[in-house]
Amino acid sequence: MEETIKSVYDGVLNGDQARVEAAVRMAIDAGVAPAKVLKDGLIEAMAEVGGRFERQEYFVPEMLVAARAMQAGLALLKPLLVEGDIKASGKIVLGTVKGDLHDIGKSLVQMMLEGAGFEVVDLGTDVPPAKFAEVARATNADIVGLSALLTTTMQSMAPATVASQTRIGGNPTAVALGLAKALLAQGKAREAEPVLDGIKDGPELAAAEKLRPLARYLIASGSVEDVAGADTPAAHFFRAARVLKEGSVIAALEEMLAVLRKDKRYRDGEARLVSLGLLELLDDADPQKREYLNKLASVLF
Ligand code: B12
Repeated sequence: MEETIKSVYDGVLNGDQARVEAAVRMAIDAGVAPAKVLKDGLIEAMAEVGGRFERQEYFVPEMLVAARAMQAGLALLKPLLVEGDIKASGKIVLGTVKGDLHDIGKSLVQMMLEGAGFEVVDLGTDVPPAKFAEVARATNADIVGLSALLTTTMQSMAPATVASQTRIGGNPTAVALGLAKALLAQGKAREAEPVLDGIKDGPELAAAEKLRPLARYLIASGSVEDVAGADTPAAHFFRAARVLKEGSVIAALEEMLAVLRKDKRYRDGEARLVSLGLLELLDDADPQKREYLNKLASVLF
């Protein structure tokens, strides 16, 4: 690592703002590319800060001073990263979602977007879902950008996406469906349900209707641990919900197929709906989808 970059890196790691500023200036003066100072110096150091926090070698105060040192370095790099007098290529409303205070990555994204000619309306941190929608409409924005760094606050992305529907992406129902599928594939049915409920029209409605019984079933089956070992339809339902929560759509489908094979009464009922919902989670291009479609067809008809 170059000497000045190493100094930027160590400065962030030690939360030494003055050292970071001096080292960034030296690197720029020595002709080091600003993107390199950013990536190898500031971002690398912050990744190491995160690792140390995880290993309980650093705590919140160390993380905080490191963040301040990084922000000081970013401020110096900003004019070099955001260049020229380019005509706005679009307007983007940007913010960190409710409950989340992390904003370094968001500021970096803002710089990059401004550098690429976007006009950015920054809402700051801890932004409630409705605020994104309100400002996007008021400013006639083309894009809404959500930032979240905590697994807990990622959940706020779902309601924010629904609230801003008219503005997100080119096809809001497709975005909402993609989000709902991703949440369901991780077994996060409680978060997926409001997203599915927000899909009221569009070509994605049919898929959303297949996924709703699955979401309902996953929510309801969280409390039937006592049947977990049994070979009854209820036990298979429960295991399907559990393996889905562990992240395996295929294993969940196998459990549901077992229910369908076991008891004819389920073939017109809930197991059929849940299985179709699970199948919907597989990508159309996924060869396993065809295989499971065939398996389902052989059980159902
Ligand atoms: C700095 C930091 C803090 C600072 C934040 C200061 C600030 N002003 O932002 C402080 C000290 C306040 C903090 C607090 C907490 N933190 Co913190 N923090 C970090 C740390 C070390 C670095 C984050 C960072 O700035 N990275 C550098 C930037 C450049 O990267 P980035 O944020 O990922 O952004 C990039 C992309 O994600 C993306 N991006 C980001 N936003 C957006 C938006 C759009 C639209 C797009 C397109 C792209 C995009 O582009 C960016 C550039 O590449 C991370 C560890 C890590 N390695 O991420 C932990 C981390 C995020 N924090 C963590 C935790 C647990 C907390 C606390 C709960 C700790 C506590 N017990 O209090 C609190 C929560 C406070 C809150 N309510 O938000 C955990 C989260 C774990 C988890 N799974 O949820 C992490 C991962 C640390 C760890 N390894 O355990 N934290």
